[in-house]
Amino acid sequence: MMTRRIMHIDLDAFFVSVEQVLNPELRGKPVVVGGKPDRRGVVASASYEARAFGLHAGMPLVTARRLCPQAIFIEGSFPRYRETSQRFMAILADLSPYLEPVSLDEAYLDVTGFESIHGSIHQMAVNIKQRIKDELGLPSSIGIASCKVVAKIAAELSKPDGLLKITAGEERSFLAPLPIAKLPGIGTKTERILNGLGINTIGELANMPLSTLKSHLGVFGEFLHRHANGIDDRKIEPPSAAKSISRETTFGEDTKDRSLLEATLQYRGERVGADLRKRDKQAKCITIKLRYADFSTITRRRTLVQATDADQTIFDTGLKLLKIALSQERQPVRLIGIGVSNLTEAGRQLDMLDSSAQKLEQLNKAIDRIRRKYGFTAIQSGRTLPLKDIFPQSDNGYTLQTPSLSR
Ligand code: DCP
Ligand code: CA
Repeated sequence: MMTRRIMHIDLDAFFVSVEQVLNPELRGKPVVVGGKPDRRGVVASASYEARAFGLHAGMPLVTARRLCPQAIFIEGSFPRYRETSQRFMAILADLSPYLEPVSLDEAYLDVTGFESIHGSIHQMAVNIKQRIKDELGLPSSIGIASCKVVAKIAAELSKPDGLLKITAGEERSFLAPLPIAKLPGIGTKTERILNGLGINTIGELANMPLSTLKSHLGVFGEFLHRHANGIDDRKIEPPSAAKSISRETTFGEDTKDRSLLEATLQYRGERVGADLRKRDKQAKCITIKLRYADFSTITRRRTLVQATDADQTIFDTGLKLLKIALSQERQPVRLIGIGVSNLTEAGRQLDMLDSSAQKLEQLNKAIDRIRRKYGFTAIQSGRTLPLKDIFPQSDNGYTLQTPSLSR
């Protein structure tokens, strides 16, 4: 079989870099996107100058200010990042159809056999970086390897403004000296378990007997063992029609406040419903997701008898699931999310004969029309009103804490 050539392309300090294009005075300075430090919240993106002070994504803004008082703190604008992301993906799609976007600023390209067009894969990567710089003004980093996991780690190590190619056959020796935390999927919990087994580097993980890893980590151990050995046969999967739609919010501060949790769930549920209707889809399955203060994460789902695209049904179902979940767990909540799956084309359902379902459909259509014209928060249900005091607003809705997008 032909050795694959996979590229992982990731924009450097994405949110910050977009702000620096808009305002060149911010270049070369410690800059943080995430909000003003007098507001609760966390760093979404830090410039490399700010990282020199120890700042990183996920750090509370107050801590960031303490470590680096001279940093410039910016609220940021999610719609702008989304638009930039679309232009970034369009450049990549122009170069290869085998494109898999992973997050707003990160994608894999399968470029196996593209030498004939570009001279070499290395040259192709140089060209991609140049186009991203010329057309978007943004710095990027690219890793090239025979599989996804090695390409991703190579891109990460090459940052900022890097390009690192791992020759086929050298995957294991490239990974071996790296700390295990560099392996995607290893969070603090897994790291601790592995450290407890005397494993600190990816090489040590690769050499560990599979049975030992499986007894401690189950199938996940097997997955990590393969990756540590530079073996990863996951394909590049071009985005297909969405199989699910979801929205989630990480709170600046963990919360037990019922009305805040319900308001956020409703707001997020409405965004999901609007998205469903925009795509002319209905969903049969509603899922909520909760991450607690200790980072443990649960999902709860319910399948409906009839597929729906109504905000009210999505939220009511989510609320029932939320109430059950909260009665079982007393910890504060760090993240709340709601999603729908099992999507079908929005056909006229039989129970449309039922006039209450028909009224709901008309109501939601009217709400969508008004929101398209005047912005998402032009219409609000009573329950989401408390969000007004907590999150800044824009035409596009509330500027909620963006969840971690790539981890
Ligand atoms: N992001 C976020 N919250 C996080 C992590 C990231 O909102 N906890 C957002 C802001 C980032 C963007 O996602 O700009 C991309 O995430 P990356 O992890 O790729 O981080 P950066 O692009 O900022 O930096 P890097 O140069 O390390 O890729
Ligand atoms: Ca990035």
